[in-house]
Amino acid sequence: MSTFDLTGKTALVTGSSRGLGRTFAEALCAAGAHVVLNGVNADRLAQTRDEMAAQGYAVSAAAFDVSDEAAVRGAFDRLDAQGHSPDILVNNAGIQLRRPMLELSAADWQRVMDTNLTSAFLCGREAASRMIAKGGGKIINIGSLMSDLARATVAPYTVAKGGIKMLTRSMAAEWAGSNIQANAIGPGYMMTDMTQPLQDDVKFDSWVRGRTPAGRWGRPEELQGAVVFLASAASDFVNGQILYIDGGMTAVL
Ligand code: GCO
Ligand code: CA
Repeated sequence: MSTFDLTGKTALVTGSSRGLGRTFAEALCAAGAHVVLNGVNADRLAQTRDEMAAQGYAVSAAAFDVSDEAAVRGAFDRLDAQGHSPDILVNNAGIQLRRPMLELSAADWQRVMDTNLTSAFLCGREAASRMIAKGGGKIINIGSLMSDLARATVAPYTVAKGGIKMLTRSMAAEWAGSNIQANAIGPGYMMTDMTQPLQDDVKFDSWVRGRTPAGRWGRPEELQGAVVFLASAASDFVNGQILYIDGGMTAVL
């Protein structure tokens, strides 16, 4: 069996109705996993599940708010009952809010923190407690360029993604001994619905192309190999790392 094979594994991908989360879900299915899709909007989630099932993917859906402790607990209990307790957790759910800090409310700050960072702790804790009982598992946290670098007007997202990097290392510190490998992916500027307003901004678009050594935006499918790698036995001795998939942006001035 190839070490990249996920046959017989169950993966939960948070925030996978659309965008990168859906891209990650498709990659994990293609590698043999059963993927539990997640989103807070049950209707949109059901539509994605139906579309992916029609394409032949092995998927089910679990609609819950990843930032709500009770909802997360209940969801994991339901997954246990369905026999879908995750061997692989991808903490992808996240929102972006582009606003200068001087114009930002505490509520806006907290909403980004809850959705982008605390959710990874809440889901990670539920998943890890079950993985430890099962002898191990894989946690993949989705960071960002902003896990390492800041730019003006996205402070809460940046702080949360920096936290994702350090939460990943904390998970390794506490759970590596239980055969859990917790790592992160840091996507660069990718062509997604979240970055569409930036792609459409001529000035920003040319800045990205100039600042990225590869001279272009990334395509979501260019993240799929890394998520399968980190979800598979191929990465059993990798822990606490963040892999930037950014065309070289974080490596080069
Ligand atoms: C922004 C973008 C970035 C990207 C991505 C980069 O406003 O600068 O939204 O944050 O979304 O996170 O890794
Ligand atoms: Ca660095």
